[in-house]
Amino acid sequence: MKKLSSILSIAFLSLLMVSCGDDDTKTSKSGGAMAANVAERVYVAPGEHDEFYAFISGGYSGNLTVYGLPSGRMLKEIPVFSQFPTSGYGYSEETKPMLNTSFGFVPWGDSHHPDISQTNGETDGRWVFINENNTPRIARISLETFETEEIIEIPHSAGNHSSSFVTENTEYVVAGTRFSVPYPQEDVAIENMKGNFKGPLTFIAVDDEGHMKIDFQLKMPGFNYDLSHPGRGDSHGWFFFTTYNTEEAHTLQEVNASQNDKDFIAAVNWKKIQEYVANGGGEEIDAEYAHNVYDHETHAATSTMMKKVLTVDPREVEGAVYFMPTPKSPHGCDVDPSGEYIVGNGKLSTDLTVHSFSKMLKAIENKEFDGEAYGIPILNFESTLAGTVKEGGLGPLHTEFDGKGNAYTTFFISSEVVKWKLGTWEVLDRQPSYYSVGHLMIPGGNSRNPEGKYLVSMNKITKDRYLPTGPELEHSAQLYDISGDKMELLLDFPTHGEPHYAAGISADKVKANSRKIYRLDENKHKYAALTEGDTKMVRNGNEVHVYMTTVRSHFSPDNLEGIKVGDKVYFHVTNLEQDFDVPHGFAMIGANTSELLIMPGQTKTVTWEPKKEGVWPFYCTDFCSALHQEMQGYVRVSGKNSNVPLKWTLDGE
Ligand code: K7E
Ligand code: CUA
Repeated sequence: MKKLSSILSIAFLSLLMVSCGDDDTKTSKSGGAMAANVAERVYVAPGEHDEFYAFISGGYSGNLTVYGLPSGRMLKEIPVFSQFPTSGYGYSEETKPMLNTSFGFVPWGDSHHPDISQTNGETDGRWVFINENNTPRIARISLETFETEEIIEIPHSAGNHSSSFVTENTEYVVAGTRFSVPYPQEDVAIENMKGNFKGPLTFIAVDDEGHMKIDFQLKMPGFNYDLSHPGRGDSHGWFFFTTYNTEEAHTLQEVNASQNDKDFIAAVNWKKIQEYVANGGGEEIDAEYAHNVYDHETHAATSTMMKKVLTVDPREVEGAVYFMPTPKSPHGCDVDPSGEYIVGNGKLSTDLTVHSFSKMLKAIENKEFDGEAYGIPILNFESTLAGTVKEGGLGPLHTEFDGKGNAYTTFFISSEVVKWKLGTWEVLDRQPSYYSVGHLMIPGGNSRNPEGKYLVSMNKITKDRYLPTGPELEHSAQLYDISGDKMELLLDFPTHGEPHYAAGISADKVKANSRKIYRLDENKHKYAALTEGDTKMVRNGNEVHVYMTTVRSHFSPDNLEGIKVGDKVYFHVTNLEQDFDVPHGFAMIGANTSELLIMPGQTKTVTWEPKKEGVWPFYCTDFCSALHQEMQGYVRVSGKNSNVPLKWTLDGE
């Protein structure tokens, strides 16, 4: 307790230092030849492309943003867990099912940790996975279309935080619960938490097409599972999770969850459990979770409610799980490119604890245990310890690697990135980051083969880094050159939402596969009109389906009659363009939803319930040609009991 309060007061002092650190920034803005030299290194000339893609988590925006490095230019915002009126994601009939959950339609999410799919331990540029914390979900985004293709909800989880990291060949995407909860959920007194709540860790199998399926849930003790990373190389087959609140406190966690000097890193031998499950092990229990899949041929998503999940009691699988004691409520849990070192960042400490995988195996063999927790053996601390990075800074959070034997750790409280050497544990360099850095990313930094040229720090506080924009400022990312002995700060750029982690990859691994159009001859949408001759209006009771097309620069049809107040009108709009980068938009006055943005060859649907008689215009929202302003039409709305027949025309035909 005493120790904690002294740490917290140091923390408070250094926060004060951060907030009055304005003078520091002045000195970092070096002028003259130096600045010109730095500017050149991030300058990407007009028409040239960046060297890397960075996929930056959007945090409470629920989305994922795509940046180019080294320029720091934002290339795209990909909607994932939140509705996105810019494109109609989560508003169009086709994409609404993507946001379906066991709680119903959830239009917002808190996205955290993107991770790129891997083959043989290297990023392969097929997909990005990202977790949603609040309503536990994992999404898969295609790097061919840069669209969200699949979302799976995680049952029995709460605060899906130690997620969504992938194993070396994308065998699994892993999702761990941050909050321990009754498993399965039930109505119990909160004070009965200790010993009764559980902390399920979910292993989601990924097939060759990327489709996700929950293979099993590991029913772990009711600790908080904070972050995780897979083993690689020799430790491939294992997964490591940091825990905190091993005290299992249910109230005032800021004090009560910091009583134990050490929490654990849980080492999970998933290969053993995979085998156990393949041989019929585990128990099927009731669950309810949505599995949503988007199909690029029907241009539509389907949502299926799943009812069962396989649960595994870790104690039933001999040798499947061990605890490694790790000081001071560890947050980040990072594995070096060789797979030998597992770094636990005790966020209430100044030191980093590094465990050795080979020592861990020996300790298991020699049964060097220090008791057990709920039947799971606790390994002796000294037996697995590889080394300690001393006095790195204050409040270590996350670590990445450059593939040249160095590691880089962010220190939130002392607001710096610290470079240290694997094996000798000596601190080699430190650079301030403005301000209060959370995550950092090196392209491929979570793989066997990092591309250690740049490092991006993602900072929680922005203060004076940009022109003021009222009380709310975008968070700030900073780009460092790490190719030399010393890190060099090159660039600041704003991020959107709160960037919890990012994943980077060289552009060469992605850009050649990037899709340019959807082919009309592959369009299997139920309501597609593939030529202007196929356009029509069909009434079914008070529902009217409009099969509409767009092409530069008109809608077909563009005059519609026979709609009545009280109808439910579905505009199914097919974009007939087959050229790269020619979307059309569709907006209807009085629609209680967003616009549609329809890519070439795609069909999208918006619903409109006309409330007033009259003649109401619609138009294209995306400036698509010199005659974009002419791209418009009218819908005549008649009274409820009128008998104006359905009529759709273009230029009188
Ligand atoms: Cu998702 Cu470090 Cu809470 Cu961000 S984690 S910093
Ligand atoms: Cu089509 Cu503007």
